[in-house]
Amino acid sequence: MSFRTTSTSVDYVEDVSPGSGALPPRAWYASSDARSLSLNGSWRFRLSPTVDAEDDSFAEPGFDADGWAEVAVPGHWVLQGDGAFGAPIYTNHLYPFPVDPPRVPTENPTGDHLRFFDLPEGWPALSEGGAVLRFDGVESCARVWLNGTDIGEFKGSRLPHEFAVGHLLKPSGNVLAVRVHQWSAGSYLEDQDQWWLPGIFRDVTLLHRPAGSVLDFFVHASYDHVGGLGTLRVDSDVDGRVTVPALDIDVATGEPVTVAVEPWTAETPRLYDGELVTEGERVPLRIGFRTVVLEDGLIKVNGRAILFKGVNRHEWHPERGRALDLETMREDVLLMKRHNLNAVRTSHYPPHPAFLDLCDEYGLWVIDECDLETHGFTEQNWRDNPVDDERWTPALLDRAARMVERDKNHPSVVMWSLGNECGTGRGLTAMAEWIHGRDGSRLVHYEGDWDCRDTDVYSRMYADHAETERIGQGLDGGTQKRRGLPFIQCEYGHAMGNGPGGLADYQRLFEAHDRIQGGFIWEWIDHGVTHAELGFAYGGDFGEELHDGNFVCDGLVFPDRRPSPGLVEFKKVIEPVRIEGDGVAGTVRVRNAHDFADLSSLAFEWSYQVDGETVESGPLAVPALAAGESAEVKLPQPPAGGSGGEAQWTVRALLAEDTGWGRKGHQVAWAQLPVLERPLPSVAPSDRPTASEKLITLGPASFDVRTGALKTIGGVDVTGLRLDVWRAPTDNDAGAAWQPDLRYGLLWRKYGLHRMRHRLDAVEAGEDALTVRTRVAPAAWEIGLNTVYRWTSDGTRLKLTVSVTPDGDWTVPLPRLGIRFGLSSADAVQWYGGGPGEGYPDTKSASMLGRWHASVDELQTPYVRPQENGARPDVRWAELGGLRIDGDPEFWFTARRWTSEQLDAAEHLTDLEAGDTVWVNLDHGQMGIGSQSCGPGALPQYHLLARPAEFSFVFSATR
Ligand code: IPT
Repeated sequence: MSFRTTSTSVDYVEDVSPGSGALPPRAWYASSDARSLSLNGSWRFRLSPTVDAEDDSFAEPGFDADGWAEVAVPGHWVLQGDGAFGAPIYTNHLYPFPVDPPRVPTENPTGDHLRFFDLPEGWPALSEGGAVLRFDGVESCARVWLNGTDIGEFKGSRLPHEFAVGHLLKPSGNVLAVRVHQWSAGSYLEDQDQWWLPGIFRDVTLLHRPAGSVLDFFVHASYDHVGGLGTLRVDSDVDGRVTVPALDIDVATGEPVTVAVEPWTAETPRLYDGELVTEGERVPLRIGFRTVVLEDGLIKVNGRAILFKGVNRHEWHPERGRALDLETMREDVLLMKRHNLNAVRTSHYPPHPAFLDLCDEYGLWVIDECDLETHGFTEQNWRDNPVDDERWTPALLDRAARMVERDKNHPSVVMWSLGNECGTGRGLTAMAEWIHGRDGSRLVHYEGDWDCRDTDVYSRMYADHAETERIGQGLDGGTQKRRGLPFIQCEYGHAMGNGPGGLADYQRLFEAHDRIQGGFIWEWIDHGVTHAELGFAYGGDFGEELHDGNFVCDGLVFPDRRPSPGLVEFKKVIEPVRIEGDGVAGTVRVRNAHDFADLSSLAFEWSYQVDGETVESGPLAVPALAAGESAEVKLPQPPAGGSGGEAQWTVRALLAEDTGWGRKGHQVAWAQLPVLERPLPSVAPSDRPTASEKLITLGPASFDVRTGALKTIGGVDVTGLRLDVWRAPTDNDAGAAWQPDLRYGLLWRKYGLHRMRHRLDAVEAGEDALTVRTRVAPAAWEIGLNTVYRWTSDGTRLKLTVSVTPDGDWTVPLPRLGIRFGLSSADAVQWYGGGPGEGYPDTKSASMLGRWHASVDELQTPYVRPQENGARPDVRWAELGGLRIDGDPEFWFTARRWTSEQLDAAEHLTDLEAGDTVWVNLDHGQMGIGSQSCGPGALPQYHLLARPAEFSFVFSATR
């Protein structure tokens, strides 16, 4: 005898079909006059461990939910309830459940949600028209009842689903019941690299649908750049009229009209307000005229090739996960605009629709990506991949349609992306065919298909510089179709931890080759989760049995949206005005690197610095160059005075007036042009080291007589001064297993560079110098660094010259090369050099030469997983803790309240405990950063090779 006790009513969870009961997808819009009711807010909530632990009687009217908890909608239950509702799980590409599609585990957290509502005052009589219930995003599968009637179920977490509910509504006492399952067949299609976060995480809205109201409509607004004409045609399922007052347009739906317009571009986001009016509804339109084509093997908008300076944006908030409010979305867009970005790939799903409104309004090119990734199938060589199995094709087509129909009226969207990391398959081809057929006015993108069978652009991720250059030169081969297509990097510059490095080198390639139309940094924001003990949590911090650690923190902004140095660097690298010139001759060459905008919105300014202090500044007249044009501009006569010091011009391009995204005076681009070189510090050795029982004295300094170790400089205690090569490996030093480049972060540890020992060979007090000879080397290996410290003084100042000679067969570059020492009391730091933020050999484009000051705490960059950070490059001199240090040559300056070893050992920022000593690093060299946490390592020219080196510092006491 066999029997089953499980109800068959939960079969939909593991059904590959997209769902049942929902209305066909359509454009997303906010009506001007039809009523709507937000059902966001506090909902009653019950969590069950399995799909059928509880029956569905909770959906019945009259069900008593008194004992239930509450959750906020939009929200994810695992981020609410202080851990009572489970926890987030982070995996990059591994499915956190057995791969047996479409089956999911019995342990399937299921959240029953209840919302009680009355129709508000003034809601039209129920006989007038209908009503639609809209869910903008639910992860991953939901079944819905209204007033006890089962109205359907759906999957497709980041896509809208609407249900006709007019016949079920009551004036008061409505009960909306939603059962949400964390895992479903849909989870196999949603294997994006992010936290798994179940819940109703976007808005729930009840929309009144008056008789004769708008159903779906498609705004076609093209631009003919030759004639300067826009053609508008609004196709609408329900006939009506279209008006655009500023253009005197008043036409029937379906009827084209051509008038002179200003086009929409990401740089000049001109939108025209219009209205679609049907018998029963008025719908506001924000129309942007632009034409996207593939022509001459290039992506052209309004007749011109564009260059993406983009970023991949996941939706993220450190407390609310992917439930973003409008202000957070706006903050993203404003931050992007203020950092010169012009493009977003909505990795890896369509964002909240309000984000696209903001892109239209402020101006960003968008690659709108479908909610689709099956990356985990790579572990089985893509066998059973849903995108190549026709049983799943309806679900794929449903996802494509829900994206395209929802977002088709946004001028900012210039490409549709099929999804991410799905391998290849017939399902993707079906999606591409459907999209091409539905919307011929945009291009189709997908990275996984290197033959470009289905796509209009050759797209790759993390191609290294050399390959990128070959592609730019058209030497990469590939199918005939691919050879005729433009190239973009949909992901590059992996912004995990410190970095990414090498962006300037990429940008040079992007700008040198027409075929390369730019790229998108991976990624916008660190997905750190606010955590009471850890600061920001990452993978593993919630006890997940499988996880990918801090690979989820790889953004250009920290989880709280503070810009990381990577964003500041990217801003400089992609600045839309190029300023070059000859400081000595006093000439500047300004090039407008925009694709469309002229320079009329910018004001230019010159200033002149001597030893980092500005002596004079003034406006610089630069013509309002058209996009692509350049001009030579003459600088004024250099100001008198301040001679003898290092001198330079600084030229800046600033917003001339307030704009929608930046204030007047906001800096867009800048350059510095050297005029006079820095006189190097010199100390004439005149003092003679003198030894007493315990100490050797030389000028202002004292040393241990036995070891030659520095003890004081002019009354300032100095501890542990010695050669130092270790840095807490960055995520990019550690590298990713799949990257072919050597993983130096691991090799450094193998060769013991974090445990170097210092053998004392000699302490020699000579005529005018104290010389200390050492060999610095790790246990077990024959490699070492013969290191000589030579101290001299003119009586008041103390000079240290360090000579390093590598010994043995060094097969790895050094992490850093310099000295470190401890100061017992130091807080305020002043320096003349690169700043204000950190910079490393391949991340210092944005480093500006000047006089800067910061506290020791402010010098730290708070990478979510602690690692090397905070070095200021090109420092001429620095002052802290009663000492001034002048470098010969310039040096890298770092100061922290912990050692590199402590920094290395920390897993979270909260592990770093400030000690009494401030540890200072003065480095002659630093290894480059690169992008190897997912992409290529530092380019060879940024490697710090172990080879003979000599460098000096002059110390003087400042108090
Ligand atoms: C690539 C993914 O597309 C992206 O989602 C993210 O995981 C990124 O890597 C790394 O952070 S896939 C990678 C295997 C190249």
